[in-house]
Amino acid sequence: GGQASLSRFRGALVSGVLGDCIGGEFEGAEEVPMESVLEHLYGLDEETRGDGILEYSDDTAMARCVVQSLLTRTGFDEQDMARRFAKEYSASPGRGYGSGVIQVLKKLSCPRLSDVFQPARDQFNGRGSFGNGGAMRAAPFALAFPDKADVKRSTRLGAMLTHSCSLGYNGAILQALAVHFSLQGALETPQKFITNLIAEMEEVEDTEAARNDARILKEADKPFCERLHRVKELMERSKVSIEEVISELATNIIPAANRALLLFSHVFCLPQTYNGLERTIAYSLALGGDTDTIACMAGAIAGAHYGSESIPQTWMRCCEGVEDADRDAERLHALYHQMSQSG
Ligand code: R7I
Ligand code: MG
Ligand code: MG
Repeated sequence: GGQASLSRFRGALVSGVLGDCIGGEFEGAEEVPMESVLEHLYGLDEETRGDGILEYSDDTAMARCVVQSLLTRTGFDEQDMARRFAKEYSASPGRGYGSGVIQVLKKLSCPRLSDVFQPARDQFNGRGSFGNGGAMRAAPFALAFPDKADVKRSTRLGAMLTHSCSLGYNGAILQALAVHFSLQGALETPQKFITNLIAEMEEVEDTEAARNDARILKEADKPFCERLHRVKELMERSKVSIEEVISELATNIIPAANRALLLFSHVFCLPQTYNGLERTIAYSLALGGDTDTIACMAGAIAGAHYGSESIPQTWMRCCEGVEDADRDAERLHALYHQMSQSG
C-alpha cells in the first residue's frame, strides 16, 4: 500500500494483537529454540486445532483503551484514558499485568483522585516505573496523529499515566515513532529507518529528567540512542550471530530498544515460505524473555510496514480481539486523515 494506507493501519493494529496472543506462549522463558517456535506457529495453521482461542494479555487490553479513548475524544484526553485503564483492569484483572502497575491502576479508579499522573509518580519510591508497559500500548498514538510532534507529545503523556520514569515513557515514544515511520514507508532501507530514529531520540532524550534517570540507573547518557547506535553497528557488519543479537537487544532493562529487531530476522533459519511479517513474529518469539510484548511491538512495526495482506488468515482466526482491531484500524485511519486535512 501507499503512504498511510488503510492496509498499513490494519497491519499495525492487528499484528500487534497477534504478537501479544501468539507470544504469550513463551513469556518469561529464558531460551526458546526455533523448533519450539515453529511448532507453535505450525499449530495455529492446522485445521485440527479445534476451537481453542489464544487470549490477549494486558498489552492488548491497554492498547484497546488507548484506541477507544483517542477515537471517542478525537485526540488525547488524560482523564478519559486513565479512567479506561482503571475500568479495564477492574473488569479483567487476570490479563497478566506487571506487578507494580496494578497499584497505579487501583489508585486510578479512585473517584477523588485529582491528578491522574500522581499514582505513576509514586511508583518505585518516587522514581516511577521504567517497565515496558508504556511502550507496549504506544502504537495507536502513531495511528491517530499524522503530525510527528503530536505523536511524541501524546505518547509521552499516555505512557506517563502509568510510567513516569523517562526510560519508560521515552521507550514508548521510540515505539510510536517506529510505527510512524513505518506507516509512511520510511523503512525502505533499514539504515535510513535507524538513522531517522537516532536523530529523533537525540532530541527526545536531551532533557534534564532523562539525564537524571539515566545517571541513577547507571545507564549511558542517552540510553535509547546508545542502543540504536549499537543496532546500527550490528547492521553494518556482514556477519551477526544470534547470540550477539540477543545479548544486544533482548536482555537489557530497556525492552523498548527491541523494536529494531525486525531488521535482524535473517540471522535465524526460518522457513523459505515465511513472509517478512511471519519472520518478524517468529524471530520475536525466539528471542525469549518478554515474548508477548516484543512480538506485540515488533508486530505493530512490521504490520505498518508490510500491510495487512501479509498477515496469515489462519493466525487471525485463532486470536482474541482481531475483529475489533480490524474495525478500530478503519476508524483510526479515518481520524488520521481527518486530522491531516485540518492541518
Ligand atoms: O511495565 P508494566 O506495565 O509491565 C508490562 C509487562 C509486559 O511484559 C506485559 O506483557 C506484562 O507481562 O508486564 O508494569 P510495571 O509493574 O510498571 O513494570 C514491570 C516490572 O519492571 C516491575 O514489576 C519491576 O519488576 C520492573 N521495574 C522496576 N524495578 C525496579 N525499579 C520497573 N520499574 C522499576 C524500577 O524503577
Ligand atoms: Mg502481557
Ligand atoms: Mg510481556
